[in-house]
Amino acid sequence: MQLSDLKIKIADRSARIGVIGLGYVGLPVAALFAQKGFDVIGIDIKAERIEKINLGFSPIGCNEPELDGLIMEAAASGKLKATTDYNLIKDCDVVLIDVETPVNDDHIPEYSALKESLKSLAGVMKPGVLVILESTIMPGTMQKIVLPMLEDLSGRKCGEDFYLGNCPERVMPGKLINNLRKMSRVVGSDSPATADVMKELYQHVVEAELDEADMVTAELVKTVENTFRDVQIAFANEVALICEALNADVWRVRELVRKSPGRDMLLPGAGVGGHCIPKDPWLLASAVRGLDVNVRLIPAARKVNNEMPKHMLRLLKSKIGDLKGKMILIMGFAYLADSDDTRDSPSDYLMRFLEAEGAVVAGHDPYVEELSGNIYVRAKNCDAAILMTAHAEYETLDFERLKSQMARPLLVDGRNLWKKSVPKAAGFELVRLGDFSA
Ligand code: SAJ
Repeated sequence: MQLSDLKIKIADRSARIGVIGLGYVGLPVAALFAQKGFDVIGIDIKAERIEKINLGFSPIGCNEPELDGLIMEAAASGKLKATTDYNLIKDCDVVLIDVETPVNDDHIPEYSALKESLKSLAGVMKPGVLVILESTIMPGTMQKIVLPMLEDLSGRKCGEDFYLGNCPERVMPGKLINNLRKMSRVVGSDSPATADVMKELYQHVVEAELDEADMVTAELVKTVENTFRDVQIAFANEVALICEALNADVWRVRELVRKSPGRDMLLPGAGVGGHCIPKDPWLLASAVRGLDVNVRLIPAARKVNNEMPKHMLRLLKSKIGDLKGKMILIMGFAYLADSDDTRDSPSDYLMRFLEAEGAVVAGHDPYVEELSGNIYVRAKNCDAAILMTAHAEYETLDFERLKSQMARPLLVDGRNLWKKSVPKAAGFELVRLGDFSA
């Protein structure tokens, strides 16, 4: 099929869309296009996820406004069908790829899921299909991996027998649907003609700007924007450590720094978790591995941020000394406030550090099923409590009641959640990250 014909089919929504990977990104994307009237076939390797979706239920635990309704509607209308069988997307005119693209312990991109999906797709994709990668990838992946794999395995020529694009997503847990609709997207493609068709596709669901670019630019924008954030957070964390050493209060310093135009200093914290920020800087840095580019700031920022859970341990030990046999309550395991997403959570690292020092760890998180429940009961006989995630529920803690339960009223605040006078008034010893002021 020619691109011009494809554009017409997209315009009248008769184009059939395949979505490979029905996770945090692929599932909302599939549901949104189905809601717009496209026939969507979703592919995933997890049969239990497929079953749930075909019954109209979301397999994504956290509360995602609109998502449940969209899936129910799409499954009921028959517009969204989920399967493990790639043969069902052989007639698709557009295929979106939303599989995971993690990095391994050596910070090297781990593309097994991506390569598996490309291999399976290449075996079934029809002539004239438009393939769009939405996953976050190391700059250069499209040209060096995706394009050659699809050409070699399908025997077809990119730009003639199939078309290729890269349109990174900008979703966020808790705002998946909102972000897909409201955030601008970079439309990276192999040609302006392909970009034109991609924009026709995305304008059905994206209300914001669709910015055309070549594919490496699209890959760079996504990884750079998240690396920018990681470096900014690392700066705030390093200033927090300096303020501790000078017996100053980083939160007051930050408040006054931000009065200076363009000094939007981010928040120091107990760590940087999630599936974007800790990973994307390594995808960016990997793009120039082996080339004559000395990438120093990006790894250094990652090291500063990765050290923060250990710093929380140091703050605790400054008050409690030997942790052997001590019972410590970790408050918050989600990586983000008011979310249930525990992927790459700083609290997991802290828990391992505490256990390595012989402490007994109690965990609480109102959003994580196995950790939710009555925090005062969970705090019973604890020698200290460490706040790792600024869930709103913790803002209004009854400190008198908490104190009555604990073996020792010691609190370590890793997120500047409480005014220091409040727990202190209830008789707590309080250690605040970044604030050693009187
Ligand atoms: N964090 C800090 N200090 C800060 C901001 C965040 O310590 O000032 C920590 C958080 O506690 C968390 C981690 O960093 O553990 C990541 O927080 P985040 O607010 O960046 O949330 P994410 O990981 O969901 O990032 C997403 C990203 N969006 C996409 O990838 C599409 C990121 O690009 C966005 O900037 C971010 O949401 C956002 O703006 O909220």
